Amino acid sequence: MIARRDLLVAGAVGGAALVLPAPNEAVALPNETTVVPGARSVGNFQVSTLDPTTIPKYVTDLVIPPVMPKARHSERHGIDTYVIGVRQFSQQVLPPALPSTTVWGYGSLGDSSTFNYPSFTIEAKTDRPVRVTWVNDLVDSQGRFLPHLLAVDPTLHWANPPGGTSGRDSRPTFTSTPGPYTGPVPIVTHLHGGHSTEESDGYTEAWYLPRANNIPAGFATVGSFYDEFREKFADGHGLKWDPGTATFQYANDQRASTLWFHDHTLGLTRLNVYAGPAGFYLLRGGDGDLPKGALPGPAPAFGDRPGTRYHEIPLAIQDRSFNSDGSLFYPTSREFFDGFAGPYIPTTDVPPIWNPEFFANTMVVNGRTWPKHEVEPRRYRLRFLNGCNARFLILKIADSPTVRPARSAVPFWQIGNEGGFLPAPVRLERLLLANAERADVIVDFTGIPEGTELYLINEGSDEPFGRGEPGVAFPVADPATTGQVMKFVVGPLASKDTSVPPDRLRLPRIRPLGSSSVTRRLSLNEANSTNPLVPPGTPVQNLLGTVDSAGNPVLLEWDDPVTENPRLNATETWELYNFTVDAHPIHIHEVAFEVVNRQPFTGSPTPPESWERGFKDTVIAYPGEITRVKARFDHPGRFVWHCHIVEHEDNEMMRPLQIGGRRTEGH
Ligand SMILES: [Cu+2]
Repeated sequence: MIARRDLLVAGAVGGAALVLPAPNEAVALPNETTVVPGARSVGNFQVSTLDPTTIPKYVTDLVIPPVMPKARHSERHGIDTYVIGVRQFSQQVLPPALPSTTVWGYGSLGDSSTFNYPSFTIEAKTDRPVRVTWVNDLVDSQGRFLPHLLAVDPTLHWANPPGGTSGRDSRPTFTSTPGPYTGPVPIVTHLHGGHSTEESDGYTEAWYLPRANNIPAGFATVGSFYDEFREKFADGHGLKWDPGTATFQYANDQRASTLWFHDHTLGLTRLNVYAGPAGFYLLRGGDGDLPKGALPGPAPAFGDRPGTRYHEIPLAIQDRSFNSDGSLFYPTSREFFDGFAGPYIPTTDVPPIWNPEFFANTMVVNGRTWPKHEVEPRRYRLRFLNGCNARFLILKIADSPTVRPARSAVPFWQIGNEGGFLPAPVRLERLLLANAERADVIVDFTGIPEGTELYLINEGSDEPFGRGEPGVAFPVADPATTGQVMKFVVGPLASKDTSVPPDRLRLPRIRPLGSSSVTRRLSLNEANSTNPLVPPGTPVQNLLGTVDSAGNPVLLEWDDPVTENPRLNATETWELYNFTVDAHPIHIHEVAFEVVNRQPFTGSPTPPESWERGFKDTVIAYPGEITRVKARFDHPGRFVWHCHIVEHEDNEMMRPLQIGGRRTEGH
């Protein structure tokens, strides 16, 4: 297959090149890396994974995650209360003829049957708070900590529990190349899309280890911000977090929308999320929602009888690879990415294990590879989530699983995105979904004959996404494997469809943000190694930063002083200058933002896409463009903004966001 970056080069020769920024002067970083816009090798060192073409497709029924049970006595004080742990367990992710997979997942601590990958769904109501005690239960039956399922690279700027309280949340130094970290695993859960206060946001340095009986002496058991946020939560809510837990409260004072929760630990998010802990959080009600019955339903509810038919279904799409024994495969060496076999840190600046991106070779929906689902000839509400680590999805419903370009057999009517409903439904033949983006859509199977088979297919790329038309600007995902997602089989109609046809739906009113008082110029960058022992063009980090007065990027690492420091209640415009060759999904915590426009570095602005109107929390920043978003920062405190390609996020493509007064301690 032609590498996308080779295509870019070929495109340049043909005169159809993507507009890239004028080459800037190389920017020196403290660790002697420089920014070199341009190609890098995409050679693949071969390892044997379970051959995805040998995994039978469409033999397993889709799992629709049930509702997460509340804790007992949860009705007190008008707050819905949950106690949710992360545990390790075995699940049949692959079809039954193949081995089961050891995964991690969330579940209600009182009922082991609720532990699932992905999590059971939290159902929340607007303006009714939800309080969750998140428990790190990654221990064995003897109470000893469980090591990570995947290879942890200890050379990144990461949680680093072995560093103790003085060395936690840092980039440790080594005298020889270390192997993977095999100690107790820190976790911290972020509600993605939540209008959260700082102590409940799941700050990346507010992680905590399990309360295991064999934590090695000298280890930090919590991250740098844990104690402060624990105090703040106790002051505000009268509850002190127990060791191995953190309790967060979500006010739900925001528009009805599709949120999700997942791990957010510094330098570990790619691995913790890949292992399984993620779930939907569906917020309903209020004047940002539609009256009951307007949209297809029901969704799962507590106490449903077995066999209940659901017409509202959340779909978490994730790519995963497996070893032949059924265990999850994730690269254990940098060599997997580009064949670079060392020397690594500390001889050079190349991390020994971290891969700049990982594209897996199977597609998993709600925790099953290539599932099937019988639908009625009626309307469905499908809430899509791209839960992949690095893969952008371009989804279509087609009548053939393998023909490319695929013909759209049934359109999507997109009605919502991350921030709730759009101003009006949008008819689309395909859905472009970057990592962490959500699309709330209606799919109308009405009138389709019983027995018809339809396929949710993916015409995204098997490589980092840039932009453009599938099959023209880039090769589409392998039609035999990652180009297929799931199958719908049309069955008989079981009951009359009383939902409103999407072209006649009137969606709730949007209250736009006012004008902004501050404009920030921010940069997205990729840094290559400049070590003479390393081939030119070898990426070692992705970084956010600012833009100087000459228009050049100023690259900043996680630990550099805070630069994004909006005043409390300020409305700001953020201009995201993407100096890399790839698109990056940028997520800002605490806020729901408006996408203002996009503008090539040399060119005029274009308005947001029809499906980007309303409010979003994650936006695609295309290469060689300025992507403008506008947000009101209305909770004081410490948050983050970052790339949601989680391999990037884990290696410096994340920056602190300090709303209101500056902290004196920390950075
Ligand atoms: Cu990125």
